[in-house]
Amino acid sequence: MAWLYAARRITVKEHPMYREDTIAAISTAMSEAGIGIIRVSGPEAAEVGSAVFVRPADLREGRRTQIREWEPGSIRFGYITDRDGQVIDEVMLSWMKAPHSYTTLDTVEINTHGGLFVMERVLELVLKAGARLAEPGEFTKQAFLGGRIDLSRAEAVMDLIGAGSEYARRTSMAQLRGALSERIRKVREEILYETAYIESALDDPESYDLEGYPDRLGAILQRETADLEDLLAHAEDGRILQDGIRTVILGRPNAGKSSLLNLLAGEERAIVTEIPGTTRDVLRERIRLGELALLVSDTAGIRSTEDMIEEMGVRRAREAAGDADLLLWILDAAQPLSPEDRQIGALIRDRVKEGIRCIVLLNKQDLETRLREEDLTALEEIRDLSLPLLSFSARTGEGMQELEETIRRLFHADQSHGSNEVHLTAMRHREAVREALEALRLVQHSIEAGLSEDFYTIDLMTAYTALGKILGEAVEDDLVEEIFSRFCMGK
Ligand SMILES: Nc1nc2c(ncn2[C@@H]2O[C@H](COP(=O)(O)OP(=O)(O)OP(=O)(O)O)[C@@H](O)[C@H]2O)c(=O)[nH]1
Ligand SMILES: [Mg+2]
Repeated sequence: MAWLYAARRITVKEHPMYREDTIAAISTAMSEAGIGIIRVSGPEAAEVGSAVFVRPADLREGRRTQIREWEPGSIRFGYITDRDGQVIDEVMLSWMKAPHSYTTLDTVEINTHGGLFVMERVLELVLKAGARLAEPGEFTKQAFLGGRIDLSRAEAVMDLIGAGSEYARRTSMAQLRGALSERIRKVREEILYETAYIESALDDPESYDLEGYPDRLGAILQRETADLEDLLAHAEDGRILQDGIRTVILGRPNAGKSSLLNLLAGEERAIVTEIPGTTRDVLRERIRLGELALLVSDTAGIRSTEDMIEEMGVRRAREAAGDADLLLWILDAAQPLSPEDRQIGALIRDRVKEGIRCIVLLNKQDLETRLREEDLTALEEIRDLSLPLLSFSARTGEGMQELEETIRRLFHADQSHGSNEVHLTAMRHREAVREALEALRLVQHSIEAGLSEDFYTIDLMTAYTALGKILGEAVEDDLVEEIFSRFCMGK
C-alpha cells in the first residue's frame, strides 16, 4: 500500500537529496567579534579537522592530532596550522560524533578569534583539506535529511533567528521543539488508523465489522476538522504577531500623534510642536511594546488644507490606513469633537469593516477634558463598531499599560500560551491545512450521502498527504531547496 511507504521514515542515506559531502562554513556573523565559529559537518569532518588542527603536545612531538579518537562531545585547545606548519590561530575545537550533533552527521566546530581575516583564512584551510563550502541553510538541511527534525521544525530555526520580539521567539521556539509537528502528527495518525481499518475491513469482512462505522468516523472527523479550523482561524494573527503589527496612528492635527510615537519609541523620533500640521510625511519606526513588536507609522493630521505639501501628507495617511493591521485613532480630549473627527470616524469605519482593528485613544487626559467617552460612543460614524476606548496621555504615559493589554487581546497574543501555543505562521502550512480540511469535508459528505466505505479512503489519504507536507513528507525536492535557500549562511 502506497500510504505505508509514505508513513515510513526514510534515513538520510536513502534520501534522494542526500550527498556524501563534508561541508563547512563560518557559522557566526560576518563581522568582527570576540570569537568566530567555523563548522564542519559530514562523514569526513574529523579528518578535515585533523588536517588543520594540532594540539600543543602533538605539535612539539611532530605528530598530527587524531580527532576521531577523542571522546565524542569533547572540546580541546590547539592551533590551526597551514601546510607549512605556520600557526594561523589559537583555537578551541569541539568534536561531535554522529548522530549526536546539530546536523546528525560527524561535526567539528572550530572556535577561532573572531576577526574576519582570521575566520576566512581558517575556512580556506578547511576547504583545502577536503570540505566543500556549505550552501545557506545546508547544516539545517542535513539535520532534516538525517531525520532529526521535520520540515516545520527546520523552518522554525529560521524564524527563531529572525525573531524580533519575545512573542516571535516564544512561538518559534515552540515550533522548533515540535509543538506544531506534534499536533499535526496526532491528526495524521488518526487518519491513518481509520484508513487502515477501512481497508482491512474491505479486505477481510469476516474479521472486521463496518456496522455503524460511518457514524463513528463522522464523529472523529468532526473533532479533527474543528481542530484544524481552529488552527486556521488563529493563523492570520500568528503571522501578524510574528512579523510585527503594522500600526498606523491617525488623528486630526495636534491631537498628539507624534507625541504617541515618541512615547512608544522611548525617544524623540518625530518633531512635536503646538502648531497643527507639523508632521507632513509618514514616519515609520519599529517598536517593542512588552512582548510585542509594532511597526508604527506616524502620519500627517487629517484635515482639509490648502497647503499642497500637507495635502500630500494627508493622502499618504489615508493610504497607510488601508495597509495596516491596527489603527490607533488619537483624539485631543481637551477639545470638543470637530467635523474633522467625524471625517476620520468615517475613514475608520470603512477600514474596520474591512477587518482592520482599531483602538481609540482619548489623549491629553492630564488637561481639563472637553470630550467624554459618551460623545464618542454616540458618534454616528462609529456607533455600531464597539471600538475599544482608552483614556490616555502622551505626556504622562497614562493608559500605556491598557494600550498594550488591549493590543494583546485584539490579536489573541495570550492564547499562544499553554496548549494553544501553536500558530500556523507560514503560508505553506496554512495551505496544507486548508487542503486537508477540504478533503476531510469530502469524506463527511460521502458519509452523509451514504456512499460505501471505499469512497472514504481516497479523500482520507489526500488529507494525510496534505498534512504531511507540513512535516516535509511527500514534498517536492524543489520546495525543500527553496525553503533552505532562505536561510542565512552557516546555519
Ligand atoms: N498636555 C498634553 N499635551 C500633549 C499631549 N500629547 C500631545 N500634547 C501636545 O500637543 C501638541 C501637538 O502634539 P503632536 O504630537 O505634535 O501632535 P500631532 O498629532 O503629531 O500633530 P500634527 O503632526 O500637526 O498632525 C504638542 O504641543 C504636544 O506637546 C498630552 O497628552 N498632554
Ligand atoms: Mg505630528
